Amino acid sequence: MCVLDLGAFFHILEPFLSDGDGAGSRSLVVLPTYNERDNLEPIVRQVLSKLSGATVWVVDDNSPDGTGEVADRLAAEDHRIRVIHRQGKLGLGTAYVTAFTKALSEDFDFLVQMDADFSHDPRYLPELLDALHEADLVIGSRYTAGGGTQNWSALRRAISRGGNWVARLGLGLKTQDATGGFRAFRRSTLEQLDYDDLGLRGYGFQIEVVYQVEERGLRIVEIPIIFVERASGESKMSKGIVWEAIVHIARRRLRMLRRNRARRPDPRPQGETVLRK
Ligand SMILES: Nc1nc2c(ncn2[C@@H]2O[C@H](COP(=O)(O)OP(=O)(O)OP(=O)(O)O)[C@@H](O)[C@H]2O)c(=O)[nH]1
Ligand SMILES: [Mg+2]
Repeated sequence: MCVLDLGAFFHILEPFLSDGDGAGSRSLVVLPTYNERDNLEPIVRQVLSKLSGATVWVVDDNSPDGTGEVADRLAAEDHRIRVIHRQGKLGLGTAYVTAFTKALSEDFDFLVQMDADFSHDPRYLPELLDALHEADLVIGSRYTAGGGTQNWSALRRAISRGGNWVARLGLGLKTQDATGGFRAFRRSTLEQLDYDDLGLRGYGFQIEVVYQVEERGLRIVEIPIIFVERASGESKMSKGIVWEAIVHIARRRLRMLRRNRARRPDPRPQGETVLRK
């Protein structure tokens, strides 16, 4: 009797059965841009060379340097690239909120957020997505063993370290790099975020996402990355963004205290009569 080896049978058929999408299929990579004209084309090419099956969304805030037009040209040449144009500079965090909520109305399983200035090296992308097998959120981390920063001034290092320290202490976070912006999410994680609390421009956004993910008891894995200072274009980091993060941490902390107080059981013994004066 002929014994049909189903494994071998499907192995032969695999190329015909698979959708042929390539690495990173059903994955979306979001690149927010503001004045990244010289960086955009090479970063998009490198992303797609690492994840040939992925989709790339550029969220451009009407960059004065014409980044939006570069993005439109790239999108016209390659069906994997799309552009979301916003009217003006509305901030990094709200660019991500726009992309996350829009992505949830489509059928992506995984989403990566990264800067378009080469600080986040696309070579880490496969590893980041791979780690999602055992995590709900993967963070490319500068502050885990093997991670680090390159070409950063002492001031930038201090701001970044200090910001993480304040966030971890203020909100009791376990994550080592709570301000890093190179991250991969499962769709289910994005579905659980409370977007009303995410209308922030900078580091505050990254910290609030980590807070919400930890609060929901989801799994975060940190993968070491070397963060390289941008070689081209200008930083959009500002004092305002640092202040926004500090004020946000303080507000969050207050909300945590109030909530804990409200949850605390009534210390009065049951059945006791409380006499009013
Ligand atoms: N759409 C959009 N993108 C932004 C905005 N601000 C910054 N970006 C983009 O977000 C990414 C990170 O911004 P950066 O200016 O590099 O900020 P940073 O990484 O905190 O600062 P540096 O390390 O000094 O460069 C880059 O791709 C920027 O172009 C914004 O208001 N809107
Ligand atoms: Mg940067």
